[in-house]
Amino acid sequence: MHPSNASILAGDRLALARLLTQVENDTLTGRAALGELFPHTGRAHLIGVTGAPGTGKSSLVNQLARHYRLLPTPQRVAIIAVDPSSPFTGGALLGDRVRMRDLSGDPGVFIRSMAARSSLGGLAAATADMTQAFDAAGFEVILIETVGAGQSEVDIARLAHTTLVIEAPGLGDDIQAIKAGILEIADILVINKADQPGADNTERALRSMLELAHPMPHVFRHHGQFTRENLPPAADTPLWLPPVQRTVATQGSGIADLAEAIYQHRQHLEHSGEWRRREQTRLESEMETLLQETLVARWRANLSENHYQTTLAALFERRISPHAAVEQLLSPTLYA
Ligand SMILES: Nc1nc2c(ncn2[C@@H]2O[C@H](COP(=O)(O)OP(=O)(O)OP(=O)(O)O)[C@@H](O)[C@H]2O)c(=O)[nH]1
Ligand SMILES: [Mg+2]
Repeated sequence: MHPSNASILAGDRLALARLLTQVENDTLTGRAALGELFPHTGRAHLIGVTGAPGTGKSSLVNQLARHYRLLPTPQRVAIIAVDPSSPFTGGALLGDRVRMRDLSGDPGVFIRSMAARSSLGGLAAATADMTQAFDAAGFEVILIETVGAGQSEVDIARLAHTTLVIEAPGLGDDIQAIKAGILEIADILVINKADQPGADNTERALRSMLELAHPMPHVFRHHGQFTRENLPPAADTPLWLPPVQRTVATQGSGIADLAEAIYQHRQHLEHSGEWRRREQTRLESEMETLLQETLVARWRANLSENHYQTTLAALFERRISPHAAVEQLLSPTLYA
């Protein structure tokens, strides 16, 4: 094993920080390192925290991290703040640094932010790689903060074992806009800023939306966006109905109950076999994606540019259909 990977396994923060940079830039060195570390992954609990801007996600993540650090058996906690909106996380991150100040200096906590890259698919993939690095380095809990309800949040939620969707009163009236999409990814709903007026209304609205959103078939498909999504669960598989938790992140209230709900969800995943099933579908889909990319790249490398351009021109002139174009490209010997 490469010495720096051995250092990461042994808990060396500097070696880990270097790997995270390699991983974020998707370098060959980073890939090689992750390859070597992969057998040491698969233990961490990945917890996604998502919701509209300003609902208190970073404050909650901070409180949860503190909670895990103060357990009788302290858990090592990694925090990944994903900011898909801008290539520079400077501003947001500065705020987060302030809110997470009390965690800094604790060697059992590692905070890392990740800015948007060229594609959103790339963002989810880079986040996945980063969680692998933390997982190998022995972090038992990995908290992933994302803003909003876009495709990248949904992709990142698929990565997480447990997804928290954070709401806050007041934003509440446009709760309809929140919305089915994000409710679908929620394993636990959190009403943060429960000290603010309107928490009761928010909770009522959420609960009625949950009832609408969770007729049986929906629960079955929960999170299961992959190839085997429509397999019905075994008859004795218990269902998970997302609980609604209230918190005041600025005061630390409701955090222990929230952590308990997270623990219950983990128990549910393990006992129902869902934990293993999710890991397997995720790994399979990751491999499939790589397989397709690799095959296409290899094939393109052997294709004559001339042949490609001729086919493209025929397509543009509507002499051949896209289907026929693909056939033609796949039989280069006929036209070489
Ligand atoms: N009253 C009250 N304010 C809170 C609570 N939690 C967070 N805040 C405040 O809400 C503001 C936003 O908190 P953040 O934790 O940065 O929220 P966020 O969701 O991470 O924000 P973005 O990352 O910018 O989307 C800060 O001023 C917090 O101090 C709460 O429970 N009650
Ligand atoms: Mg934040």
